[in-house]
Amino acid sequence: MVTIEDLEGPQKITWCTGCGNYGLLAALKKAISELEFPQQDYVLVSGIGCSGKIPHYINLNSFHTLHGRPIPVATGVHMANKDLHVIVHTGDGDCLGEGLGHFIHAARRNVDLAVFIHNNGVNALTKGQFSPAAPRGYVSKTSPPPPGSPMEPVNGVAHAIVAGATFVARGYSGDQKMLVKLMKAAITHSGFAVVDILQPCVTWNRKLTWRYYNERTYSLEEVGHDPTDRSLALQKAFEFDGKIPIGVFYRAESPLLMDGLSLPDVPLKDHKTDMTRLQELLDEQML
Ligand SMILES: Cc1ncc(C[n+]2csc(CCOP(=O)(O)OP(=O)(O)O)c2C)c(N)n1
Ligand code: SF4
Ligand SMILES: [Mg+2]
Repeated sequence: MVTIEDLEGPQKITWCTGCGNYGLLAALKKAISELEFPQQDYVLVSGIGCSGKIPHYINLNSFHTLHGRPIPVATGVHMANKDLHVIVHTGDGDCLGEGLGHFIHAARRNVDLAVFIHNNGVNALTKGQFSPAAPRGYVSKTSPPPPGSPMEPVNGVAHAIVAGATFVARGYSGDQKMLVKLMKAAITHSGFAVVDILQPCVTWNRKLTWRYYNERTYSLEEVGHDPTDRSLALQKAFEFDGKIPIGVFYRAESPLLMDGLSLPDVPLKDHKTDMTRLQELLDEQML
């Protein structure tokens, strides 16, 4: 069994005091310590952003890749060894901006990944520009008043449901108990699992604060939401202003990408390259 101490990360944490990322890291460690998988079976993949630093703060195999690209890298890791638990940590800018195409296609393919979106409504690392998830009217240096952000935000939960993700949830960094439960469910889910996590950025975002979320969030489970009803899940995904639902929106079973590919039984990582055959193929090409 993995303990919280085993997961102690190698580097000093540089997130700002009070940042929602701390709650997210704590929940991830707790989720992993409560699951029964060995430590070496996890791989974290992150993009660039404050969110992207998380692999430095936890003792797991990891790949800190380019901004917008953690999902394709994670897909590659999974394809090479489908026995690993591959977890993507991505910012709202990373996932719903530059990486949105990857997000939608990975959902459509039902790649067996758990994707945790650190959703703070800003591009925090680059100093607080409004992100694709910022609400209409959100004021920042790059969306000055009036009118602030002049467009509707990308709705990650709705996009995931429409694109074909088979587990779609929203968590909140301030509700540890629920977040741990959602992370465990996403990691053990067979298929493309998304948890959009409300993560206050205390340095740049003066609207989406701890208080804002504490006053608005409510549990879908407590109001008897049926996560097998896709239309209802989509309807709930558009409820955001007055009250904000958190919990599992949608859950389904569907064939995995790997089921539809005629790959050999052994994982790609264990493949032996037949050098003689390879040379023959190269020679054929030269003719
Ligand atoms: C390919 C590429 N595009 C843009 C950038 C600049 N950049 C770095 S982090 C970032 C935004 C980060 O925002 P988000 O993904 O929301 O993460 P956060 O810092 O808020 O956790 C951008 C635009 C980059 N490093 N690489
Ligand atoms: S800038 Fe925002 S998201 Fe980044 S560490 Fe500070 S509070 Fe957290
Ligand atoms: Mg962000």
